Amino acid sequence: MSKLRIAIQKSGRLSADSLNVLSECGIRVKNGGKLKAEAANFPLEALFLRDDDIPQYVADNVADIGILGQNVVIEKAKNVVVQKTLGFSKCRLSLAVKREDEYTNTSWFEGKKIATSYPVILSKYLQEKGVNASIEEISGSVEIAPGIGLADGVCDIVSTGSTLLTNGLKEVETVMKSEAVLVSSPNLSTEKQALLDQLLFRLEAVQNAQQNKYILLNAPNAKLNEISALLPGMKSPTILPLAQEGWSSLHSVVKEDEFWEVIDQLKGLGAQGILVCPIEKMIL
Ligand code: PRT
Ligand code: ZN
Repeated sequence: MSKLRIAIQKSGRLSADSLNVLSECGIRVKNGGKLKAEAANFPLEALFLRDDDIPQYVADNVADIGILGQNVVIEKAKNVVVQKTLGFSKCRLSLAVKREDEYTNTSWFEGKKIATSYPVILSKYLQEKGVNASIEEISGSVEIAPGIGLADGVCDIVSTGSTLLTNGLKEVETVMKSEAVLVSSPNLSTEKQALLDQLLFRLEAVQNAQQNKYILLNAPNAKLNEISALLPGMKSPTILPLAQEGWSSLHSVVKEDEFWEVIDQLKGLGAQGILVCPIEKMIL
């Protein structure tokens, strides 16, 4: 039987969350420091690689799928298909200049030198903005470049912004936003595509569950219709009689942010004893 081969970052910011995504889909893989590992309970084999190598491996069909940041997917520009955004490793690729520089707009970079590990994304951005700047490609510690006179500005990944701050830089433009994604090779065999579809189905169930909450409340019978209209749930709410005459228990599913929007209306309609619980998996 064929196995789905997934490329995962060996050690870095994406590693733990990548394994966690699989684990939430019921697929257990151990990263024991080896290059390869097999899942115990799904036809899947993991390859542990540097994130920069993942697009090439997937494009060349050495791996069928992979998990990596959108920033690397776009920078490497290989033939891979983005199947799903995964919601972790959120960051942005930004331009930054020295704190004391009087920055105006992107034209400030005209004729300047920018240090980056993302020359492809940066040159496309500069072209779109009609700015001529020279790009100094460096592979690490980009943030020290202005301080040592290697460049006037940087284009680097920012998360909290503290690295820029401690290096005397200020963020001036967002070039792109990024998060982790699941990519696949564009030409999978029918068998492998079927395995990928199973994995995507599980991911969907996990993501739906994360965005929704199970809600239980007690409601006076006279207000059940109005309360049900506020909490339509997946099809319609479940309503069970309480032992106390004239009252019912209503169970439904609600998006977390929508819950906060309707809470006052629920209370206004006489709802009591409202419980909001996490959902483990949700299949629509
Ligand atoms: O060894 P390998 O090549 O596999 O790993 P790597 O060192 O290239 O990548 P890694 O593990 O650092 O990051 C992997 C991915 O995580 C990136 O491609 C991004 O998609 C995402 N990500 C999320 C980040 C950050 N947040 C992040 N903060 N990648 C890097 N950083 C660095 C950034 O380069 C800068 O040095 O953290 C610093 C900025 O952080 P703040 O919080 O100070 O702003
Ligand atoms: Zn890397």
